[in-house]
Amino acid sequence: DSAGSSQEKLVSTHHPFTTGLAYDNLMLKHQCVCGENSHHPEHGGRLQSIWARLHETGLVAQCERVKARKASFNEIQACHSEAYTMLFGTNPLNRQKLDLNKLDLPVKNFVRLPCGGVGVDLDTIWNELHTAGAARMAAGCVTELSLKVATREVKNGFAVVRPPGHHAESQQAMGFCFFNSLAIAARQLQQKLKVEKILIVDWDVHHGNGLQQIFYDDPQVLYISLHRHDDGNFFPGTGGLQEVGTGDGVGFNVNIPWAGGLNPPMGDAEYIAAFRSIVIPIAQEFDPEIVLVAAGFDAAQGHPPQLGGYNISPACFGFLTKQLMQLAKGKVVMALEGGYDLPAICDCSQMCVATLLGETSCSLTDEEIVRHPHQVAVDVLKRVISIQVSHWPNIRR
Ligand code: 6DK
Ligand code: ZN
Repeated sequence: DSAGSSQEKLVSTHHPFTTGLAYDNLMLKHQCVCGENSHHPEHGGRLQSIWARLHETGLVAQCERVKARKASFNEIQACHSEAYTMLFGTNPLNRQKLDLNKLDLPVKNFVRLPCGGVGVDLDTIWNELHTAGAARMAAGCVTELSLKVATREVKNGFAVVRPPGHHAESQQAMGFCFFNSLAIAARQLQQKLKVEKILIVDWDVHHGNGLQQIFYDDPQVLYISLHRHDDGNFFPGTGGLQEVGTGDGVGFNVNIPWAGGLNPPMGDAEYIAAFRSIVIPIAQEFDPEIVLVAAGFDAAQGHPPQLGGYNISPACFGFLTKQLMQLAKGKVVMALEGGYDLPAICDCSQMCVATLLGETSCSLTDEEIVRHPHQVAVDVLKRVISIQVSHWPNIRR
């Protein structure tokens, strides 16, 4: 009968309402022309190992794969200048059609790296043939996933993407980043879906100077970053306490800049305390329609001092994910940023995706739950509170 068959049709064509995943192996092609990964911690093996782990653990099968696509030039230009977009968004084949001399290029000089490759600086390797496609794919994947979460086609989402984006400013590639994927996604949420309040939480161990710059005067995008700062002595050096936004955006930029180097390194108790005392109270007061996470895992245990040196456990990342899922009716989109220790980033990604799917059992160790945050961390949190309390009265205790 017709009722039965239309029911069947519904069942067979309708996707389950679940976590969205975005990934495409085009992003593996961004690699140094020296052909060697050892000098370059941000390599394709990161994505391959995370994607393999999500497969092996059955998580991919429980999620819905969201269409992977490159960001359009128009989408990119909502955050980056036209000349910058063309410089890093086209490969030489297309570029011949452009008159490069007509463009006022922000970067004219690439550097020859000691390894024999080419970069925009010593960190940020550039592949003339493949960087453009990979960077556009990363931005497009994060954008597509964010739109699908905002329109409730998927419950929440995780984007396994590279190159990373949070350091990319409107006219500056740096710190392994070319296009600011999360910023591009946020602008599309504003322009295409009229989303009025977007929270971006950045827990990569490095400050997201690009995200801060792009939204510095925008009161509709609240940027909150936790990062190793050491009074400006840790890359990229920005992200101090006093950087609170400008113009209408004053109060909509919140930095939690850890200090004190690695004596002792920050761990779960410090991040949990920061969430409890600052991130969650401010987020609740802001009341976002969607939460985007710059989900770098380089604060995880297993990273050498130069690339983080902190001790966050995979379970803690799951716990932080669960906290964010209490906001914005659960609309949380996570995009990979940094993270260089392969076992650690696999463990952390697995924990976050499992938590997004609704798994409740993330086993933080009792020691970390009961441990008091280190005094250096408490001092940082107190200073952040004293600066932000005029913008967010909710954090007064
Ligand atoms: N360079 C990031 O994790 C990028 O925030 C971090 C960029 C750090 C640049 C300085 C640095 C090295 C270190 C070791 C070896 C080579 C280069 F953007 C993200 F990927 F998310 O530590
Ligand atoms: Zn980082």
